Amino acid sequence: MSKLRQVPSQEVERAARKSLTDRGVVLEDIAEIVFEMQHPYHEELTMEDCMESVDRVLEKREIQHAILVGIELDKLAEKKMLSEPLQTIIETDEGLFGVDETVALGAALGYGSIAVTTYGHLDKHKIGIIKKLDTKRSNHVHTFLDDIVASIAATASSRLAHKLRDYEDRLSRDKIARRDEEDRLS
Ligand SMILES: [Ca+2]
Repeated sequence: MSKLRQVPSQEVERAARKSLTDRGVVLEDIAEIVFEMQHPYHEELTMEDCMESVDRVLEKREIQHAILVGIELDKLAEKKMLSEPLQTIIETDEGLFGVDETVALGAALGYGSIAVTTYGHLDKHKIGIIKKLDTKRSNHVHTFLDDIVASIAATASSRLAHKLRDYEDRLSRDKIARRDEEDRLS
């Protein structure tokens, strides 16, 4: 049996980032949501902190895989390339279809309860780019993308909240870096 090629992680990360930008979602859009979520708790928070957090979250494999799966299905539905009845279900963003949310929430789970509650909040209140994506426009399918963006924003918010707390507690730089690294690998 021939050994299947293993995809290098850099290739996966590059593809995930590219598919987001190709679908019109830039890092700033997601960072804005993170800012709105975390600013009430941390007055000194800057957009730069939020951008950095989103960027780090995009290094996570679970997130990259969710991005790739979700966006692929949106794109195939747009091109009418799925089999029925899935084609219609995804194309029309059918109300009882919940796999988009399950995939997105699953990717956020690794970041703990703040990620999960923030995801729930974003799913309900759809702010910023999530609202834009959720508003149906002719021949664009964003059934998965809105939830994926919410998942990235929720994970980045949670990561930021924990990191800011570490700073407040004056943990050493080494320790903060190590904890961050562990989170990233999970
Ligand atoms: Ca959705």
